[in-house]
Amino acid sequence: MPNASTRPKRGRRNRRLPREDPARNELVSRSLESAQQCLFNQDYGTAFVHYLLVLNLAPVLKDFASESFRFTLFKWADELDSLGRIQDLFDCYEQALELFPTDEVIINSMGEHLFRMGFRDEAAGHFHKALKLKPDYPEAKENFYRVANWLVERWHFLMLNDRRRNHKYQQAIQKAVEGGCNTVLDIGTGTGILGMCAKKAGAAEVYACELSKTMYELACEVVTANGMNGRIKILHMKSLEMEVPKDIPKRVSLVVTETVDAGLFGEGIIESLIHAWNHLLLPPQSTQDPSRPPSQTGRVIPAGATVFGMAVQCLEIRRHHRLCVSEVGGLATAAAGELHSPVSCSSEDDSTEPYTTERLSRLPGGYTPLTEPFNALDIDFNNVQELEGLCSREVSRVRLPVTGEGLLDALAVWFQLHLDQESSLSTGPKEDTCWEQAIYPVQTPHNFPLRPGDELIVEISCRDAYLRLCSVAVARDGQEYRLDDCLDPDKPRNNPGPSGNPNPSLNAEAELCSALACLGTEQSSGPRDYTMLECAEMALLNNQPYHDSFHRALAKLIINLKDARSVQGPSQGQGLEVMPLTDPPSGPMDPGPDPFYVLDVSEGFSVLSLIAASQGQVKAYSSVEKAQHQAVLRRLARANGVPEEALEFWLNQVEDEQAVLQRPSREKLWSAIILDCVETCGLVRQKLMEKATLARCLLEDGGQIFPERIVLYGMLVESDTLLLESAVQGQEPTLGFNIAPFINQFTVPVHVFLDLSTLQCRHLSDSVELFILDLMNTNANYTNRDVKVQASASGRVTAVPFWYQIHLNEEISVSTFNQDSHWKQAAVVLHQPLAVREGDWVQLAVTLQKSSISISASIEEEAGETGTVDSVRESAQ
Ligand code: 44T
Repeated sequence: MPNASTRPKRGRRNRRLPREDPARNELVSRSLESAQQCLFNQDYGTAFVHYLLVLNLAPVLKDFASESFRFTLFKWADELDSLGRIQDLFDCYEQALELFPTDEVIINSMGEHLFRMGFRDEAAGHFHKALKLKPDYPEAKENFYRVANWLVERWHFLMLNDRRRNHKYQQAIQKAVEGGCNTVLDIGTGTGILGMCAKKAGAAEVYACELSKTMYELACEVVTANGMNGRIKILHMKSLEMEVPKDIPKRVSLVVTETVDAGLFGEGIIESLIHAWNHLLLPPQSTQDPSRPPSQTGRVIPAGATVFGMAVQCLEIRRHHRLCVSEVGGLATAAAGELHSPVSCSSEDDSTEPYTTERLSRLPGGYTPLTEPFNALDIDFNNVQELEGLCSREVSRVRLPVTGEGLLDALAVWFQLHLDQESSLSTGPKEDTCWEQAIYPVQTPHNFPLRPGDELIVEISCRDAYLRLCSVAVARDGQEYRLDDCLDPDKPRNNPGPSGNPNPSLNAEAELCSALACLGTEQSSGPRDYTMLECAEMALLNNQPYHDSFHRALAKLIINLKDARSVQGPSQGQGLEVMPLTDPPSGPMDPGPDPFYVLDVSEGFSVLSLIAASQGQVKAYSSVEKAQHQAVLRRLARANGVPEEALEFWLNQVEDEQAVLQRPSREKLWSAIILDCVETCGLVRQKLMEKATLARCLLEDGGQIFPERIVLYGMLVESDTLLLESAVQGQEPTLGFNIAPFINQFTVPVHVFLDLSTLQCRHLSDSVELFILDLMNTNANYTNRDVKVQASASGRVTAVPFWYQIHLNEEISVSTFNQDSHWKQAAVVLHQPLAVREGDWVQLAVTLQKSSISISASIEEEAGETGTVDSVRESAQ
C-alpha cells in the first residue's frame, strides 16, 4: 500500500508548488486530491490519470508522490493485464517512464509484463537496465539472471574462449585482406571480433551489422574500447535490410560471417549470402576474367561447408521426443493417442522446428552410432547460383548401410566450415570444440530396431532455408519399410505417410502383403492426428518413478483422510470451521460420500490430477490449459475407467488466472494441492513459497501440499567447462582485443540446464545438504544458511552444482538428479575459484533470496588453541 505518511499536508504542498500560476496550482492540487481519493477507492485507472496530470504539471512533486504513483501504476497495469488491454498497459508504462526514466522499479516491472507476454528480449533488456541503475536490486537481479541467456546467449562465451576457432578466423581474414580484399562487411558481428580482425589486418573500410540490440550496443562499446571508434561502421540492422549506398557507400570485396548454428543454416546464412551477393558484394572472381584483382571481386569467409549426418540410438533423445512407456502411475497410456515433440523435419506445422541441438558427447547415457557418418551436403558460399538453387533442389535420397544394432532415435548432423582453401573448423561430436550437433529426432510412434545389413533411406532437402533430414524407410531383405507407417518389420507397407511419397520400389507381392497387413488395423494412411508436447513435458510423462511416487503418496493421503473421516463421522473433517456445510443431508438420494478435492497446479501438461482421480472418491482438478492436452487427459480418463465427473479443468472454472489458488467451492477445502516446485532448468520456481503459504490456507484438516518439503543438495566441483560457458576466461586479450570486460557484464553466477552426470568435472566433495524448503510450514524457513563441507580431494573449486530431493511425504521422495528425470541440474559458478586441499573444511554461505540461490565459499582453518576460526581464502559469487 502507498505510504500514508506520504499524504501531502495542504500547507506544505502549497509551499512546494510554483506560485506564479494560481489556476495551474489549483488544478494540480485538486487533481492530486482526486488521485488520492481514487486510490483510496481502488479506482486505479482514474487515479493513474490524475497522477499523470499532477506530475506533468508539477514535476517538483515527483519525489514526494513517486511511491503512490508507482503503486497506482502497478495496480492499474494488473487490471489492464487481466482485461487483456495490452496496448493500454504498455502505454501506461511508457507514460510512467517519461516521468521517471531512471526508475528501476518501474523498468523492472515493465520487464515482467513484457516477459509474461513473450517479449523475452525486450524483457531482458529492461531487467538489465534496472540492474544497471541499481546493481543490488534483488527483484531485477533475479529476473535478469533468469533471462540473461536470451540477451547474450551463452555460446558467445564459448566461442570467445575457443582459441583455435578465433585464431583460424583471424588467419583467414588476415590472408584475404592482405591478398587485396580491402573493403569488408562483417554480418552478425556479435562482439565485433571479426570486423576488428579485418581492421587490424589493414582493411581500408570495415562495416559490420548486428540485428540484436544488446549485441549491437556491446559491439559499439567493444570497438570504442579498442580504439577503432569511427574506423568500423556498425549498423544495428539485419543484413537483409542493408542497401548500397544508403547503409554502406559501395559494394565490398569481402563478407565475413559466423552466422551459423549447429544445423548450419538456422541463422539464415543462405538467405543472407544470397542477398549479400545480389546487393552488397562485388561480383565474384570469374573464370572468364581471372585477372580482376581481389579488391574488385567479392568473396565470402567461410567459403563453404560440408554437412555430415549419422543415425544414432539414444535413450536420452528418445524419451524427450516420443512416448516410451505404456503405463505411468497406474494409468495405461495407450489411449493418449500419438504424442509428438515440437521437433519434426517432416511436419508442415509452423510451431515445429526441424531439429534441436545437443552436445552428443555430453548426452546422459551416451549414444550408439547406427551408421557411419555420411556426407549429406556440400555447399559453396561463393557461388550464388548454387545458394539460390539450394531450396529448389530435388529432394535427394541416400541409402546408408546400417553398421550398428539398435533403435533408430535420431539423425545427428554436424559440419565442416571451410574458412578458405586451407583452413576449416569442424563441429563434429568427436571434436574438442564447444559446438553442439543438430539432432533430427525420429517421431514415429513405434520403435524400429535396426541391424547391420539393413539400409536406412534418408531424404535430404532444403525447405524454408532449413536443411531437413528425414529417415523415411528401411530396406531389409529386399523389402522397404516406411518409417512413418505402422512400423512392424514383419509387415511391409506401401501406403504413403504424411510426407506423401509413395514408395516406388516395392514389388507387387509386397504391395499386396502391405495392403493386407493394414486391413483391420486402426491406423489410417492419411495424415495422423497427434498432440504436441514440449520435450520436457514428454520426458516428464515418460518418468515412471516420478508418477509412481505421486501415485503412492496420493493413495496414502486418501487412506489417512478416509480413516480420519470415519473416526470423526460423516460431514466432519472438511476443516469446516471456516464455512458452514451446505450439502444436502444424506437420505434416499445419497450422492455418496463427500469426495476428496485434489488440485494439480503443475505447469504445462501433467497427468497427476488423473492419477489422483483414479484413486476413487476423489474429485481432481487439473490446471492443464491447452484444449488438446485436456483432450488427452479425457481420453486417458475414459480408457482408465475414471468417471468423467472425477476430473475437471480448473482454469476453465477460475475467472481470474492470477487467482488460481482458491477454494474448490465456497464451502469446500482441498485435500491436496500439487505444486510444481522446480523448473526443468534446475531452479526453484518463482514465488514458490508464496504459493505454498496460500495453498496451506486452502487445505482441509489433514490435507497436504505435494511436495511437503524440498531439500537442496550440492557438491564442490572443479570444472573448467562451466567456467568457459560462464565468462570469457583469462587475463589475456582475445586475439589481442579487449572484449572480456564488456561481454562479461552478462555473466550470470547460476548456470542452468546442466547435465551434471556428464559434465566434465572433478568432484571435490561428497554431496551435502544445502538448504531445506518446508512447504507445509513456511514459518520454519530461513533465507541464509552456512554449510560446512569437507574437501575429499585437492583442487580448485570452480562451482557448486545443485539439485533437489522432492519429498512428497515422510517416506516418498523423488530426486531431480536422476536418469529418468525431466529435470536438468543447475550450478552456482564461483566468482573466483577456491583452492582446496584434501581434508579442508569449506564453508558455504547459501542464500535464497526470492527464489534465486547464491553461494559463496571460503576455507575455514582452526587458528590456535582458542578455537577461533579464521577465514583465510575466500571466494564469493
Ligand atoms: N551458435 C553456435 C553460434 N545475426 C551461432 O544476432 C558455438 C551453438 C553454437 N545480424 C553451442 C556452441 C555454439 N544480420 O548476434 C548474433 C545474431 C547475428 C545477424 C545481422 C543477419 N542476417 C544476422 C544473422 C544473425 O549474428 C550473431 C551471430 S549468429 C549465431 C552464431 C560456439 N551451441
